[in-house]
Amino acid sequence: MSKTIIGDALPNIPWKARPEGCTDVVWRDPENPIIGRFPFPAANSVFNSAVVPFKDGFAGVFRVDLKTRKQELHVGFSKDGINWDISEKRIEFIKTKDEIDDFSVGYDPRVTKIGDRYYVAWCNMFAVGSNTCTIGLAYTDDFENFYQLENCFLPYNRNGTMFPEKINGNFAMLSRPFNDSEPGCIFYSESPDLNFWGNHRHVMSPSTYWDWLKIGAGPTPIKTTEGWLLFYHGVQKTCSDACYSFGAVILDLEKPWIVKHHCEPYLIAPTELYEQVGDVSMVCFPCATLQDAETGRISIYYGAADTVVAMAYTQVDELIKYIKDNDMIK
Ligand code: BMA
Repeated sequence: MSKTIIGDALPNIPWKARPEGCTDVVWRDPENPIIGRFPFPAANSVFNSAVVPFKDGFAGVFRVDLKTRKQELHVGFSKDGINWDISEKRIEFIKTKDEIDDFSVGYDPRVTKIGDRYYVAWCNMFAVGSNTCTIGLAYTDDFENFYQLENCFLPYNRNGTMFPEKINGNFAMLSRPFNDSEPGCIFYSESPDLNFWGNHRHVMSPSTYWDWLKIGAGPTPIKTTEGWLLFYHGVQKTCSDACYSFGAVILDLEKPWIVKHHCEPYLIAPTELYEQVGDVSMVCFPCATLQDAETGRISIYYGAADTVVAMAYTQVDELIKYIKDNDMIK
């Protein structure tokens, strides 16, 4: 029994024990990929997607790229977190103001439960027909009706991930502004009303070998007795192209812009065929976790090669020990 995760028990968490002989602190599901690339006939691929516990099972918002190559968000439901029924129709957002742009293209969703409400943050094309992405935001209570709020920031921004509770009385989000000369550091922002955002603070810059080009927050941070456990992706530019891996940091509970521990090695890098070969090769991109506060089990959903969804597992106490044993912050 572990009391390290501060949160709910999740006895039905999808889970596979560490395979015999494996010494890694995070290990893959031997059945990977758990979601294949064609969830329905019009789909080209499903990856970089977010799930949460919902009713007696799980619900999710999935990045589905269609055979037109249009990037859309689709709802899915599952009894066990592994076998998913993904809707063939994209989410039709209900705009909370007429002035909010019609949805055109959206990708890489994160879903965060705050109180009784679920919030979806995603990379949203700001103006229809343009290529100016920023963080789109919507909420749902039932995974049927999704109410779209104002975009959170100006372009260019991606990888918006909300904290699961208010910090200092405000909603809080990590995001990754970028431009050509500054491809990406993680920042923290707060909002009293999910409309106006401020108190922007720098959290971290690319700082290891495997993440030196750019980084971005991954799943909703997990509250633990040691701080907020954040998985993040990092990109290494290589001779052939880019390599997306993921690692972890622990952020201060009260001041989450302070990095307390920073694990130097990556946790998962593209070493399996389904991570190395696909529409975009060499990509492991986490967007969601499930966790059981009772056992400390964590299940990580990650997109593989921009094509399929894969799953990895870890145990919180072992992971925190590993992060501290390999801490870049001395
Ligand atoms: C990023 C995003 C992700 C994608 C990754 C690798 O810029 O577009 O959706 O997984 O590139 O292609």
